[in-house]
Parts: sequence; structure tokens; C-alpha cells
Amino acid sequence: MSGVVERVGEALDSFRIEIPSWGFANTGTRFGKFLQDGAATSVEEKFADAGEVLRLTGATPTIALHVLWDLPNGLDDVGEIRRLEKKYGVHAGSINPNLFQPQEYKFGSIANPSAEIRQLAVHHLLDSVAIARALNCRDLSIWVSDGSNYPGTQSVRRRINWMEGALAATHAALAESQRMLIEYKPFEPAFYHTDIADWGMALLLARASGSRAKVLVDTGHHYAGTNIEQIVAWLLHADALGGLHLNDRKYADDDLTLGSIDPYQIFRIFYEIQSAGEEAGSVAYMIDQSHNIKSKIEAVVQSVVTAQELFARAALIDRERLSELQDSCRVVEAEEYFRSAFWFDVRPAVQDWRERQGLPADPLGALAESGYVARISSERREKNRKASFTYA
Ligand code: PSV
Ligand code: MN
Repeated sequence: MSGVVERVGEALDSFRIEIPSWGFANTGTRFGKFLQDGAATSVEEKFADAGEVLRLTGATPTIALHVLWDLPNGLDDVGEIRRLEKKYGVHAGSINPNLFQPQEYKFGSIANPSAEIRQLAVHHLLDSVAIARALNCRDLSIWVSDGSNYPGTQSVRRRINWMEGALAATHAALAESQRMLIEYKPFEPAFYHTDIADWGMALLLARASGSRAKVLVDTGHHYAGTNIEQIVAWLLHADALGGLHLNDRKYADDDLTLGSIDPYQIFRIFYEIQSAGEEAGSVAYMIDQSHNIKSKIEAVVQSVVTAQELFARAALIDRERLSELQDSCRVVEAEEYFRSAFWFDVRPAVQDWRERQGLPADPLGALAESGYVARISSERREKNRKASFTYA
């Protein structure tokens, strides 16, 4: 393959991926958490870890914040976040309201039959917009976990109207430069119907909310076998793809490391986005994972490196050449050409790019050598061991 170093370099120059604050903290499954000595126990520690990932990879300038977890006092915490941004050189990225944990939301948040509870949820959404405005964050990422567990127990149609009202009110509060991303998920925590279960529902709600509302695709939020890159292609066509939450899965929303099960799928998604050219310029990439068994910061670095490699591989495809093969229906040649980019070992070219940027050639190796994990493990051990063992 010719021009590999240039193509890879160009792709990586433009590639940025956001990391989630919750990727550094003790998370688990609904059966429990295995506490790690080095897990972040405060927002400051999350920023510190994010700063380390940025130092190692050069690709993660922003950290996604979850309002209840990272700004429990709402707007009053904005000053502290600004201080952390300066101290660690990492900016606040997408702002994620939390519509799934407060006790009031047992029967839903913005789709709750109680007008009072819907109002509570809208207040939280508006507070989240205010936080995003104050921190200069472009995206408000909304995941609505609402739904029901048993047939006949809720009115699906009335709930659609309630959601439309709440989302339109949120959209109206956005600044000109801001966007609202609507994430969908087929099931969990609701197991009969989820109010925003797929991309069609998310797209219709986005359309009803306003021009700066887009759809957020989380790779873990699909049934097995779903052709996610096709959904991505349709959303790009509709100018409605806001962003991607990347992770991997074997069964459901498993939150496994991106590319650990099916790297070819992430490659195909990246190709679809790259092939849309300029139109895809504003698609936001984020890692949305929970590292239950792996060491947190190592898992984040591993994910970023994998994302960079897969993005670089997708960039090796000469789109004109592929179009010619497609248009002349040379099936095997087209498939082999497409796959040859996926099989190509871009690691030497990626390493080359890292060195040109003054970054460590091997981020995971550099992390191990730095002693960072050992240091935070000893500094945070006491706090982590004191944390009570709670079921998530
Ligand atoms: C829900 O499964 C989700 O993907 C949403 O993006 C949440 O904000 C995130 O995970 C963290 O729980
Ligand atoms: Mn997500």
C-alpha cells in the first residue's frame, strides 16, 4: 500500500476522542463492584487521570462529565471544574444529565405520568444546559432510560408527547453553538418497552426538538447482529448523526473495551463516517465503557490506541478506487480491497506519527514505565478501601 505514513498521519491529525469521567471511577455490574486501589475517588482524580491519558496519546483533549456524579451541586461546581481544566490541561466535553438514578424516576423521568416528576426532570435538563453553557461545552448528551416492564402498564403514545415537550424545552435553552444529542437503547433498565429504543425514535424526537438536536449512537445499544454502520450511513445522509459512544459487546450492553470483540465493526463504522467527508466533520467520538476487571487508566489508554489504529486503517481506503469496484460490481475485488485496509498493520505508521508529535511511541508501555498507576494506587488506596461495598 502506498502513502501509508501520509494517510495515517493525516487521519490521526484530525482524530479526537473524548474519554468519560466514569471510565476512571469504580463502576461495576448490577451484581456489584470490585474496588480498585487506583480508581479515581473525586472529580479532581478523574481530571488527573484524563490529563495522563492526554499526555500519553495526544488524542483526548476533553472529558465527558456526568452531572450528578461530577457536579453534584450543579452550577455551583462549575468554578471547581474550571480550576481542574486549567490544572490538568483537559477540557470539559459533553455534559451528561442523569435521568436514571434519582428515586423519583422509578416510573420514568421526562416520560413519567406525573407532571411534577416530568418537571423535575426538565429542571435537571435545563440545569445541565446552564452548566454546558458556563463551561463552553458544545454537546448536551441525553440518555433517557425511561420505559416500562410489563405490557399494558404505560401508554407508549402519551409518553412520546411528554418526551417531545421536555426535549423541545431543552433545545430552546441551548446557545447557538450548542447541540443536543439524543441517545437510544433497546432495553435495560426497562425490559418491556424503552421510550427511546432505536435510532428511528431518536431521529423523530431530534427532528421534533429543533435543528441542533442530533442522534447519538452507542455501539453497545443494539441487538446482536444489527448493522450499525448502516444506521450510521442513514443518519449521516439525514444530517442527523451527532456522535458515537464507542465500546464493544458480545451479548448486550456489555461495555467491553472498544475493538476487543469485533474490531472490524468499528472499522466499518469509521469508514462510513470518513466516506461522508466534510458532512461528517462534526461527529463527536467518545469512549463509553465501564472497566470492571481491567485497571481503569490502562483500559482507557488501550481503548484510545485501538480507536486510533482502527481510524487509521479506515483512512487507508482510496474511496475512488472502492467506488469504481463497487460500480462495476466486482464483488470479490471490492471486498478484498476493503478488507485489505482492515488487515493492514498500521502500527509502525501510527508509531511514526506519535514520534513526530513528540508523544510516547508506545502509550501503554510508557504508562507502565511512568509508575503512574503504582503511584495513584498507593495514594488512593485508603480512600478506595474505605468506600463501602455497594451493589450498583
Ligand atoms: C447508558 O447505558 C449509557 O450508554 C449512557 O450514555 C449513559 O450516560 C452512560 O451509559 C453511563 O451510564
Ligand atoms: Mn452511551
